Amino acid sequence: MSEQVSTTAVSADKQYGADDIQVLEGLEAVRKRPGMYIGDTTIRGYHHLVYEIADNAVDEHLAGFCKNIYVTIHTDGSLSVDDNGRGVPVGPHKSGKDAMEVVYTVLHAGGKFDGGAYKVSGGLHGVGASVVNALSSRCQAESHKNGTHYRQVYHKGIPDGPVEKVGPTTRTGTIVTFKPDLEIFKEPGMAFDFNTLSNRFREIAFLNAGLHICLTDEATGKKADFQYANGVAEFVSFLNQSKKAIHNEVIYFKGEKDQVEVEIAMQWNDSYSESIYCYANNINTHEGGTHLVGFRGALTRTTNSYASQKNLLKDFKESIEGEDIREGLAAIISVKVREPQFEGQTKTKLGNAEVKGIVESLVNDKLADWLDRNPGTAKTIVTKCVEAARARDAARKARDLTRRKTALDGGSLPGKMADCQERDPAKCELYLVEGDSAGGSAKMARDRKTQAVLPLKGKILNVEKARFDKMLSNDEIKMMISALGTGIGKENVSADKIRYHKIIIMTDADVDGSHIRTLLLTFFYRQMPEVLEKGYIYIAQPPLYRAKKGQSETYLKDEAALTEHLLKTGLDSFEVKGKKVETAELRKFVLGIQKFNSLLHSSSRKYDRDVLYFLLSKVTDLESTLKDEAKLTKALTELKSWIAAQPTLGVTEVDFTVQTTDGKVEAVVETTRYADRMKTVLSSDMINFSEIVEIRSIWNHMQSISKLPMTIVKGSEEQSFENYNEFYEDIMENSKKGIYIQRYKGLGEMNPEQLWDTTLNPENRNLLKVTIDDAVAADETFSVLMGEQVEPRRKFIQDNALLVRSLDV
Ligand code: 0RA
Repeated sequence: MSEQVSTTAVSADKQYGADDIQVLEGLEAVRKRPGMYIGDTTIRGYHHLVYEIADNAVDEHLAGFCKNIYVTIHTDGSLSVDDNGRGVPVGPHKSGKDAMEVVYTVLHAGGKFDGGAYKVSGGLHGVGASVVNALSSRCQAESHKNGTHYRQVYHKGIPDGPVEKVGPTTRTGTIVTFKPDLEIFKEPGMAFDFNTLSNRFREIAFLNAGLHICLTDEATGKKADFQYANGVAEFVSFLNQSKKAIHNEVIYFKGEKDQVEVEIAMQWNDSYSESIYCYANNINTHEGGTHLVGFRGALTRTTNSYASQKNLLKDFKESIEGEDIREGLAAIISVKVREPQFEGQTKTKLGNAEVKGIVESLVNDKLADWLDRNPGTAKTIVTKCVEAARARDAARKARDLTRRKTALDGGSLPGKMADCQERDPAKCELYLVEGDSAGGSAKMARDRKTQAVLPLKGKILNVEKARFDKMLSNDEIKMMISALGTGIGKENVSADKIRYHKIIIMTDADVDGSHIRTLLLTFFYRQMPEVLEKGYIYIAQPPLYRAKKGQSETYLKDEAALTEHLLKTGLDSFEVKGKKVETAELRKFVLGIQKFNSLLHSSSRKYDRDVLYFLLSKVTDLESTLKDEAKLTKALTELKSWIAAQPTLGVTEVDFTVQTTDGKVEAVVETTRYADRMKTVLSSDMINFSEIVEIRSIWNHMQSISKLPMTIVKGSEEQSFENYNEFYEDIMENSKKGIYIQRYKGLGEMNPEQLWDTTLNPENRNLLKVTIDDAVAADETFSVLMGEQVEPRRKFIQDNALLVRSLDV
């Protein structure tokens, strides 16, 4: 059916030319050192692949040709990005290959096709589609252009064959579908995270006014649509959504000079924190750079000159400083530059010198103009700045006072704190422990040489709602500050003076515990961001379960670990009628059943689970059945009676139609469960869908252990199971016998020895490092959790059971 594009008539016996060898070497280099191209191969690098592909579509939008981007997480672990741009180029390229093949196999080839095209995005690493292709077990590129649908498929970056013409088409655009290679992304549990992707695509949509991005997760049916006609202005409203803005209108301006495009949006709220995010070519420049410097300078200058011109400073003698003006300011600075220079430790600092002056003069002009035109709002803003300056003055006095006091005390540490003996910060750890009783146990249990313990009583002050000066009068905070030795205040912290390189938050696994943890994290995030950025903050993970069998004890961190443990210890060998199955094989079998169930579940949006189960278990020759209308009709008729015979399945109605078009058989099965109707589409293609391939292979493995019904011999008795799940339930029940399982509700239930074993001992303990990758999401999280508005907080807590998860990406 598919026909080869004539210009790339390379046949199976094609000769390798110098170009091919270069391509192969290039792909190999990427696979050998993926970190050099995408940063790392953790879950972050894994998501980075998506951004690389999506950036090409965003570029097509910036070039003026693409309105919609559809991103879909598929059930088989692949993801596709579908844009309605002009379609990736196809046809002969000077290298002799097809242009499409060049884009997806030659390093740094992307975007070099139409000469002066406006290419500004290109991801943090900006490495292009070929890198994603090289790191994917399978990748498929499709281009719809000139009325033709073209396609090329690759494995680990190597084309399966030439670009094919699939058939005619009426649309235009590009679809890239890829599945990251798990040989590269080796950590367990790699999967696309809806929230992570959703945050990034929301951000991209904010930064590119008008662009529509739709994200769908096929497994869960979750969908997110982003489109903002007012771009960055709406971004600022979003930043302020859980705060109280002090003026209604978002201040917005844009300008362009020397091919540098600048967009700025800003609005003050009544909080005390600053939320300024700056972007260069859609990339969050965490480390700032020339655009931020230009913005800050102009903001300070313009506001001061307006204030004195209008006589708003009155009796305030000092000048208002930048930080006073930025208190409570939410702002987005977005620049688009042709040749961005990214500098700094994480390459997120904009270096282009020319940008500073451009941003500065734009803000000087337009902000002054805006203030002149809005005198009422201008007064509100300046009054707030003056207030902040006064508070800063008071805080400085208070801080001097605390400094002097600690000096008088001889720098002694709080009485409740048990310090460690070691003085080298790299070796020192500070445990912040919830409650005096757990704190007491921790003091007894710890390694005195390197571990310090500070018990925190009750809840520390909510720093999101309190200004600096008030915060310093809080006992718990004071204790922590003097213990850490860094000083306090966003601009005044010296993280290099810190006395511990691990600050470990240890709270109970309950609602209060997570509240206290959130309060502490907010404190560090707002007041010592550098300490967080350096990666000094950790979260202890005390175990949730203790399993005891005879003399041996095991601590288990969560539900999944408990199941895993039960499987390991509780399973013995057993005998299927006629053959003995050894422990290792049995374990594999039981895990197989588990996996089979989870695959059925994750495919259940696309395939009714009972229809799928029937096809796998009752249809003997699925390949030929799916290709033959008569056979398929017969099988589906059997499905109807199979379902009718089992009312417990909950399926009240089954209907189907089978049709053959152009020699291709397709069936639609409609199932009704109570009020839910769903359609399952069956065709001969499905045999090759990877979720079907995987589930069939597990099914075959289970069949090789025992066919159904399975009969188990237990001594002189026999027990029969109709399906594998019954057997699974039975064996899990048995595996708990003789095992005592304790569920810990709080740290207080552990004695010092247990606390040492599970949570303090560096050999055994499980620490989560807190990192903030997504600053906007983190800011939002803290504002929602700690701010004044009740409704967003209630919703957030409902949606995100564990805050730590969202921080620890
Ligand atoms: C260069 C030129 C043309 C299209 C593209 C790049 C393009 C690339 C990608 C990658 C993903 N989506 C894309 N959309 C467009 C147009 C060449 C022509 O005019 O035929």
